[in-house]
Amino acid sequence: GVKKIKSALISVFNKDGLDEIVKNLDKNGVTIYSTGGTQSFIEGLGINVERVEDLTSYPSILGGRVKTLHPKVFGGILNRRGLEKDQEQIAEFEIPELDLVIVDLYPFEDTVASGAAHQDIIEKIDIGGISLIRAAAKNYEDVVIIPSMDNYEEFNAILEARGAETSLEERKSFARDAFQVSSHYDTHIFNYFNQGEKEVFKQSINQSQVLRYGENPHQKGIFHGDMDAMFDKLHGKELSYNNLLDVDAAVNLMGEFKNDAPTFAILKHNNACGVATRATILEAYNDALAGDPVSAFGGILISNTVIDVPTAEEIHKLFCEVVIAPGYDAEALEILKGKKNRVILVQKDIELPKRQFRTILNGVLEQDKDFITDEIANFEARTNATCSEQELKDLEFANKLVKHTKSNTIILAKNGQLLASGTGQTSRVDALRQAIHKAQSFNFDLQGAVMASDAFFPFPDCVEIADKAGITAVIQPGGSIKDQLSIDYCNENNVAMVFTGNRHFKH
Ligand code: 93A
Repeated sequence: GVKKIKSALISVFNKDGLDEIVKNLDKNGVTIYSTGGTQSFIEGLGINVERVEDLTSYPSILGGRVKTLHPKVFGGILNRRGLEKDQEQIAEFEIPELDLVIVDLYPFEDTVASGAAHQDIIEKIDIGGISLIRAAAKNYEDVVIIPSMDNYEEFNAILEARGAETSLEERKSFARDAFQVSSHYDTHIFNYFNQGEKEVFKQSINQSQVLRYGENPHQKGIFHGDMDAMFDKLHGKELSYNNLLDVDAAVNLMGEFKNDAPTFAILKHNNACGVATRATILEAYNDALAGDPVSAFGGILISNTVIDVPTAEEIHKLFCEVVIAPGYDAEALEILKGKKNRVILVQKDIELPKRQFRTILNGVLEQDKDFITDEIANFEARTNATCSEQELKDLEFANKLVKHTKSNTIILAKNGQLLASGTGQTSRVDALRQAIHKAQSFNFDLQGAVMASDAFFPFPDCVEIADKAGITAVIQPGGSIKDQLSIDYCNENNVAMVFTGNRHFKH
């Protein structure tokens, strides 16, 4: 297991700390080969060094892109000292044995972080150095790999204690570090090429903000993200952990209505309790509030339209935590500022990251966000009864809401207004019953209302209960083996039903 180092190849970008190692190697009579800059540095210390160019009989070419990539170099590292065939070839091609490789890679990560131009970043993708590291680590039985400056201290200690001898265990440990270095290095390159979404996300989570507390006062909380990139905060107290969750839910929900007529939504505990699309934002607000004026107390409000004075006057009557809009008329803003703690946000026209992460167990789950917005043109009619134009619009509206409400969920809507929802129930029937009960408790007439479901109906019970409550049109993904039972019920009872093919669970 113990091997003596007789020759070394050193190619380091950052020369810091190299002097001590080189002196220790020189003391032990190790022959040192080096690339251009490293060679000058070592010569500067008054220590003999062989040029890699003399070894390969090639100069460094292509602006340094090819310096060490040569069979004489890689043969010197990769030959198996105990294998006769390898040793015959080493002799035949006059390849020198290289027992130690020291590399400090081109600083790819730092170059990206410095904001350098793309072409400069590309040039910092180390090819030769990373190959040297991998080759030497692969042949750790015979070769020592020092893959980064982080290993200098440990290596110096070995050199000082025992001369140029290493144990197999030490070489294997350096090899492990080497593959950590190479995998991290390639991960950074991957991340750079995989920019866009991931990069946006990474940049924003560089920022952190300590919150008053987490979900409850005894829990500490931090937001890793950049609110300023998304919002201009015009007024109010600091957003809490729960406010942030609601703001997230509100922004994602309103994203569905970005290009629609004036739409207003009120959220509580991350679910919409009132939403309406109307000709004016004042009407939209009033009908969103009418959806559930009880839940709206302390809610999060979001508008897809600039808030005008009449709307601000109405909002001002409500106790609400946060108001989000693309803008406010000057006088409307003054009205809303009338409550000290009310947070007023202007949402900037910025897209959110398209990936989602959440912690579970000892890891993190990652997924695409649910991008699919089902459009009327893609609804598949499944029943004899067909939908009126208004019903189609309402189905589309309800289906947008279903996507942003906790599963299991049922949305009941009519004339561009959320009448009631069943949220976060363990059974779909319960979600429907909750929605019907809630709608009736606010005296909504469900006759002619529509129903949206986030997932298929496993049995025909939901369409039956809905029909008996007055619902005339249904939207759902379809896909149950018992779809036909629900379709049959609708056909027998003159209910229209369309399938989207897209489930919209939200857990
Ligand atoms: O452009 S490279 O990928 N091509 C190579 O063949 C090569 N060999 C070593 N870069 C290469 N290196 C890198 O050069 C090393 O990883 C080290 O970072 C740097 C050392 O160059 P110098 O000794 O000229 O300062």
